[in-house]
Amino acid sequence: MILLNAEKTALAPIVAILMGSTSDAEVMEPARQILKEFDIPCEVKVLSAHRTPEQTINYVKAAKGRGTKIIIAGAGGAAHLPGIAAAVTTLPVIGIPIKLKSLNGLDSLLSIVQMPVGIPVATVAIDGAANAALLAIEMLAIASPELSIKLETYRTKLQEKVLKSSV
Ligand code: RP5
Repeated sequence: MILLNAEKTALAPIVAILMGSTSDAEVMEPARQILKEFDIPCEVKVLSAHRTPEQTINYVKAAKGRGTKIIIAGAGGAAHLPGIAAAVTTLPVIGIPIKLKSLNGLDSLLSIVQMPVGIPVATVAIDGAANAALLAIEMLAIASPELSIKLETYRTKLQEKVLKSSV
């Protein structure tokens, strides 16, 4: 199942997952999967900084009032979505540079990572949707001992997997 077919949740989205195009959906899917694994209500929206600027700004401006705590935004090419989101909210914004055909994601990475002083975007690796979700969970875990324990368990499992695979 890909991200755009995500079930709608009745709970307020704690994390909003935004992407610039439906063509980003597959790369963004691990973010939704990880948040689901940690039982974090999320909402997935396709909103473009360039094609739907007003709708993007309106959505992000309203996010805090709706109870959203963190915004994850993925975009490729002239990847302005995370930056425009960060410009209109004080919620933390995590940017995911998405690799397109022409420049291997370097264009997206540089567009997202080089924000001016005052408007930060926490930028993860090219196509790094899973880490974006994990970083969001780490932020939420600051105020949640329960989430913190879940993260410790996740790390322990990672360690065990590496150790088991050792030759
Ligand atoms: C960006 O342009 C999107 O985030 C996407 O990665 C890229 C290409 O979009 P499409 O032309 O595939 O819709 O805004």
